[in-house]
Amino acid sequence: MRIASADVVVTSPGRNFVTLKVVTDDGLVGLGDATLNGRELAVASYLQDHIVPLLKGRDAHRIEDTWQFLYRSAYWRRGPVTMSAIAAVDVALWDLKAKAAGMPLYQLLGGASRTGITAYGHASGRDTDELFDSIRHHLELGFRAIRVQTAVPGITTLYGVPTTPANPGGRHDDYEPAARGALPAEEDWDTRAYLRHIPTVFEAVRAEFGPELPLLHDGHHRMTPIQAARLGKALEPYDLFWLEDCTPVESQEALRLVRQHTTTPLAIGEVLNTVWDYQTLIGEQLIDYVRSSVTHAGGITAMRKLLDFAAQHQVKSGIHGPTDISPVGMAAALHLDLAVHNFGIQEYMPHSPLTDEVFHTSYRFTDGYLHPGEKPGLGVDLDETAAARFPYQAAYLPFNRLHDGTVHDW
Ligand code: EZ4
Ligand code: CO
Repeated sequence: MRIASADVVVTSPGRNFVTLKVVTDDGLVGLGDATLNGRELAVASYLQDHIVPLLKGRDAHRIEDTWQFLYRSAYWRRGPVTMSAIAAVDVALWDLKAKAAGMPLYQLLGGASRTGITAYGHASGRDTDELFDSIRHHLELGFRAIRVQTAVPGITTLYGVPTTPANPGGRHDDYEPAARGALPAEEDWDTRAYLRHIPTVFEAVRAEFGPELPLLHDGHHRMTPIQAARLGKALEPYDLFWLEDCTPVESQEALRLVRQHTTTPLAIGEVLNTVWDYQTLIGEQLIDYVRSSVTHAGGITAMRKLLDFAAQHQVKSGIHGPTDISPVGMAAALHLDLAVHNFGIQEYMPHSPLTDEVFHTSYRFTDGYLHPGEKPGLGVDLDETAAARFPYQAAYLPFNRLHDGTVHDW
């Protein structure tokens, strides 16, 4: 099974996606997601200009060899652009191998370890009423675990909380942070206001919804270790499933201090892209959940190894799944989720109807559980005619300034 051609498809059905399409000499098509929110064209160029010329004529079955070749021959290792590009090739080759075998990909990864993949949804609100409505809406949709983000008095625009409902009259539960336009949006941040407010929100949510519902929260890299320790401690009475990205993740050692002070479970890693980024975090058992995505962390091949390392230290998966992971990347995550033993939870935010016009998926969400479906390969088809109707549009993630004007982590 030789690679006959490889193409990069950039499309923007509501938001930007970069997809690698690999075709074999016997006509099989494999897809890989290479979407890096706000920096899409860098990965498209890495693939188009530097990787596609290396793929033609290669044996598509040699996945491990291709991964090692792309990683080591680049010389310049790691980083989100490189690892997203390698991931796209890796996932496309797994898609091809599974199609050639006539099996859904999870079968090649060892078969199903569970019947369904527990997914968490995203509730948010500008006040308690709106937040409670959003939680109720997610419960009606079937979600069995819910991430809670709310506005904070003293902060004007906050991550995870749309300032207006997604559709007029619609619900307040889609929070896509990257806005189209020539410049990134400026948001504001005040750590003291945040630390005062968030525990009161979780107290109110537990009082309204009871003790059982698993609740998650994302700190989005904004606290110092001692501030994160304080928040983790303050949230202990409300029994969170996890507190995510409590400190900027460049410093793995920072988690030692957080860990010494709180039993709130910690999740980290959506911006990490290799197993090396987790050596201290996992080796010293400083976290409970790994947040890397298949899309940004080198694909199925690398994520399996990362999760096997995590398993030795009782750390579980919590694969990143916002809408900036394409349906191809989401499907890859679901096959892995179904197969690995140390699955924890999967993030799930359904894509928009426009996105669904371009990517046709076989995965399903039923009664709170995701499943990748039984089609051979990933189970995702790309409609290139539909994709061509949605040309790339520049979009940026926002950034933060403190009230005195200092740039802060977003
Ligand atoms: O801000 O994917 O847990 N999820 C997140 C995401 C990230 C976006 C950035 O592109 O933190 O919403
Ligand atoms: Co996050």
